[in-house]
Amino acid sequence: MNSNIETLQKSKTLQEFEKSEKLEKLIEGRGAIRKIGVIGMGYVGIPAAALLADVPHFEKVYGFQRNSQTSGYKIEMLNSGECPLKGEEPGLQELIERVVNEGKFECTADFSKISECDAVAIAIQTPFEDPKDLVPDFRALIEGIRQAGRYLTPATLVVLESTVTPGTTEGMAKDILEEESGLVAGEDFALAHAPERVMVGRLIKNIQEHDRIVGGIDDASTRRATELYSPVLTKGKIIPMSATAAEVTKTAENTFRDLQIAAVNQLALYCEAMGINVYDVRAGVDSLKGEGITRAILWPGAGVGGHCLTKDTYHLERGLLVVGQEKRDEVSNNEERRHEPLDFPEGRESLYVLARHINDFMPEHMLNLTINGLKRAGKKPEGAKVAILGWAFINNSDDARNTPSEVYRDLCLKAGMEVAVHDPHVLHYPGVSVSQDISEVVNGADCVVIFAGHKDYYQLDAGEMKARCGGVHPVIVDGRNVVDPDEYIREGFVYEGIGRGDKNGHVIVDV
Ligand code: SAJ
Repeated sequence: MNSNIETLQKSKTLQEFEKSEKLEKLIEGRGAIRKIGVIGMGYVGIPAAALLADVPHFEKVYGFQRNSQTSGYKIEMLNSGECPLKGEEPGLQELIERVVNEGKFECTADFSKISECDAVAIAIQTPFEDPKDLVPDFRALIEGIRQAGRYLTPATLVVLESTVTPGTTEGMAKDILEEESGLVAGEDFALAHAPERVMVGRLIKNIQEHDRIVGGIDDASTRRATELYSPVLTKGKIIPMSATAAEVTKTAENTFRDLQIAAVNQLALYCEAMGINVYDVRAGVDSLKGEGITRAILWPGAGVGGHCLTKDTYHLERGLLVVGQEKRDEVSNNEERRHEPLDFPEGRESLYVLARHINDFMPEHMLNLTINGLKRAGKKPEGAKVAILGWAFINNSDDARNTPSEVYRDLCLKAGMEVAVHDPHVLHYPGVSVSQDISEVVNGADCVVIFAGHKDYYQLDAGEMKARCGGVHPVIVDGRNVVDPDEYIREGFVYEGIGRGDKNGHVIVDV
């Protein structure tokens, strides 16, 4: 114990040490976590609450959900043991049924029950109003934090699961909780960030098997959050760190994926310009294996959509601004500690933001390939009929959040083209009619453009497509390397493909 106290005294001021001690004592007095609250019954909160409720030594989990127009229906659905999430989620429906029937999970709009909870997790989404100005829309999250603060009791643990700008847990979240409760974070209650890492379609598996980053504002908070999350892990292990490091980890893991995609998208553009096949190069690069060697080359494509990669880079960049400035302010009046502002190549923009721009350019590149193909077929963009195959942002999914297809469609309309959209999974999308009948969409098209790698599209027959298009030399633009270029060229198509410098510009075959 002595070395612990010594470490604490060394690394913390006495006042912080005393705060921590008080919190430890309060937590000890409260005993093991028994009652838990999860605020936000979405695709993160629902599986989290159900898995926590399934832990034998956790007595009860409340799922807190505002009784709003758009989501209030979930309360009754969940309490009748039904999962409100669309799409296949292996194991989730049975789990919800079981924990509801056992009386271990209850969904409610009565936030005052937070006062019964030993731990409260907040899983509310944090989109950007407009990525250009890095301003995240935290309104729903702030409301959730406020509710937690209103009914917070001493020794309770509050955990943010939402993806937030680095600095939010120690900053805005802590301030709101303290203001609403009159309690002090790190002294009267524990506070941590434990970012979700779930993927639609494998929510349960991801929560159980991914390692769990757990970042407390102090060691006592980290330990309490570890007590909350350890029991739901099967293969995953807890990775403890500070709250801000946890926020940076979450935003960085998506930033790095976006960066990897941008790297191979840029390579695809280079290969087109050099007349070679990027997929040959990709296979070549990927072949370099062995201990300590990783290339992790991903797949070039028509663009990057979705809820994570399109915004988490901007969360990270904003975090640098917010936390970096706070660090400078904190240290500036403490001479012996130095904290330099960011040291970075003069006048260069962030590599991560440049990656975002390259990925956001890909739908524009798809338009350029389209216009080039039409030109080679002797057609102008104005009045040309374009059939977009794939509206979802990801293969074989109905998820169309921030879909690159929409950027491309708007560019086509601006260029005077007529656009029809097909997707086998996306049944509705605001302001866009999405057909599930491919014949109807391709019928009479001057150009067919593949935006998603849905498995249906790999079965398309070039001869049938030619007959449906009807023209002499229809164009096909392949954004996901779905079709065999030679099959379509033989049928008289003008082929253009992302990264296919070896085929773009081919001799047009008269059939
Ligand atoms: N994409 C490419 N090339 C690739 C991979 C993806 O162009 O090689 C495009 C996709 O078409 C899509 C977008 O990027 O438009 C995003 O695809 P994604 O596979 O990254 O799917 P997301 O956005 O749902 O990312 C999620 C993230 N998971 C969490 O936030 C918990 C991400 O961290 C995961 O790495 C990713 O799933 C995954 O690996 O499945």
